[in-house]
Amino acid sequence: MNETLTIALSKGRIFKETVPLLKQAGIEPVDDPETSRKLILDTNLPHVKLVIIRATDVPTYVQYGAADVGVAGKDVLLEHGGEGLYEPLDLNIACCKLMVAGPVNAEPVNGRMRVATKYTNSAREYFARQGQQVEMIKLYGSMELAPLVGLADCIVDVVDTGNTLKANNLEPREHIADISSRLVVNKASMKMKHALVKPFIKQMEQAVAGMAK
Ligand code: PRT
Ligand code: MG
Repeated sequence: MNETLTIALSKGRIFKETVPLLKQAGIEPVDDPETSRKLILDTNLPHVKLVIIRATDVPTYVQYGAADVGVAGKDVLLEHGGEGLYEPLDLNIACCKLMVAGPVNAEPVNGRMRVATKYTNSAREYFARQGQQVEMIKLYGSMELAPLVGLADCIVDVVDTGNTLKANNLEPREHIADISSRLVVNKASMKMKHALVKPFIKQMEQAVAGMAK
């Protein structure tokens, strides 16, 4: 078999938490993305490559088949919409919660609440479900700053320990969704590279089950 399996991963917590699972599946990266400048990493298996990209770009690479499979947070997948992707496995890593948060002891807002977030689709849907009209302000990072400088009344962001909220005098208000990272698979690769992709999913499944013990 001379086909390649390309796996899309982002640096940071997703890479760190996926490596032990890949190892269980018999795949070990040759380089460390934190120290290497390479964007395509070799592994111990000649037919398996890793591409290292921004977390929010993982669904796009996999959707278009630039990578056969990838690991992405459910927060990112909800925003992306999941078109062209299968989501066969919850990896149970990089867990956090998508939440509404705002300043401690804030006064109620008169009129439309201003919501700062990079999760505009998920936030819009959430507030629509609540029957609440809001003004959405799209940001690309450091959402916690927005209420502190009067840019927004509240934020929608992922929260893990809650320490970042606390450090900025913010508090969690509403829980939108539990988040973990998922294995995603390109729909064409699932068919055309069945002999590579199917066993990989199976091994990752076993790795996840092993971690849960
Ligand atoms: O950093 P970059 O802009 O490149 O992209 P990214 O922030 O999307 O990537 P990364 O690696 O930070 O996150 C990848 C995925 O990890 C996310 O899509 C989530 O599914 C998941 N994840 C899990 C988290 C967190 N926990 C998390 N705590 N992503 C981000 N955070 C941030 C959060 O936004 C907040 O600023 O950490 C801060 C809060 O942490 P606590 O522990 O203080 O609550
Ligand atoms: Mg980040």
